[in-house]
Amino acid sequence: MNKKTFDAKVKKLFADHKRFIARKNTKVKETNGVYHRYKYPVLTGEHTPVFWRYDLDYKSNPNLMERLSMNCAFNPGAIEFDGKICLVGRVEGVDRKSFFAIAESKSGVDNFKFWDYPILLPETSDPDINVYDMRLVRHEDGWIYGLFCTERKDPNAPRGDLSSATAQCGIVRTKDLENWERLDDLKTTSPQQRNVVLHPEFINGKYALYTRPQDGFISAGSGGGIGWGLCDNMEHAVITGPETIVDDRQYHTIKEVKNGLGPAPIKTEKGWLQLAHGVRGCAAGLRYVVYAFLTKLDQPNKLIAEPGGYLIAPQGEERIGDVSNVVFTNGWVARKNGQLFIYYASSDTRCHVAETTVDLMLDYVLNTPPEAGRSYACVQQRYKLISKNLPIMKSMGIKP
Ligand code: M1P
Repeated sequence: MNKKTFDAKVKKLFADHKRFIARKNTKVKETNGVYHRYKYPVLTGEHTPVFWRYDLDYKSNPNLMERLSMNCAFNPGAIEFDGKICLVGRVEGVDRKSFFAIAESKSGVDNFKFWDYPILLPETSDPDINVYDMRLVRHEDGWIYGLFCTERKDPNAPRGDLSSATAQCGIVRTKDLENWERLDDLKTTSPQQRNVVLHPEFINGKYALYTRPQDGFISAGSGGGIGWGLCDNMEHAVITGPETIVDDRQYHTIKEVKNGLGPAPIKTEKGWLQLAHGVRGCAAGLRYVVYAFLTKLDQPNKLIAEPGGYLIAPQGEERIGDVSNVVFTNGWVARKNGQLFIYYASSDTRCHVAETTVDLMLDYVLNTPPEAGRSYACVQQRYKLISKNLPIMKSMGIKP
């Protein structure tokens, strides 16, 4: 390719990318009354800048090849910052490593544009091999914390086992989303941790953490459930003693294999609104869905209400990706006007938004029937609904 063609191709790459980022997203009309999906994902590998992928120097890349290709972008932490919605995405190159990068948008539903550089996350003395799923929380101590999973090779894996890994909770903090201070990894008595989330307020003068104790890297084993523990400081965060369980996993439910908290909870007048993921096993492998519950204002580790079943499950193209049949969330933003954006990723590949309001979510968690526990009781729940509805339908002239 001559230099003239090269330059023209480069310009086209940028123009196409700009058009892609500027694409307007539209709300999907159909709704279950709780939230609206949007037509397009809000964050994908395609959203990453052209100059993160191509070497634009004609001398070193005369064939204009992608030198550092991108695989996907998903599972973002989310925060409203300076009037914009910022997503700290889990961006994954074709080398399987993920890293964090901020994309911002005014609307929160489209036009997410990555900042020029991804986050160069400081390491500890024991370098992370892979980092992912940052939960952002504006804590009342004045810092914005980012809690994420740090994965390293299992030092006790037998020779030849190159898959066994350990998961722990890494911690960073910032005031401006640009300068990040790395703190010690969280220490708990559990062998591994993932999906750890910092509660935004002090509890009895201590930092409170939602945890997910687990025996192995994938399997919760004897652990599992969304845990809870307190620690004195975040610089050297230690939860001494076993974590107590806020929301346990249960046989024959959406969270039978494991569960984990999503983003940090939202404070409402009725309690702390919580979002989580639940995992069950089936012939197709693990199925991840998103569910919600409410906990007490003065005791955020105590359940008030938990609707039965899931809030969001993979639908259509969301079902397919690098890890199919997964929806996962670790970011949401409640705006001052009550609008609530739930950022959920599908199949470990891309991220979508579901729009609702805090009031709608409170109605959902407080008035949706809880898990009935067995088929007979489920039918009883339905009988109650049907027998209430039939006279209403009759009075409205609606035939069954
Ligand atoms: O692959 C699905 C999800 O698996 C993990 O979640 P959990 O710890 O609950 O199994 C995480 O690695 C998450 O990033 C991923 O989306």
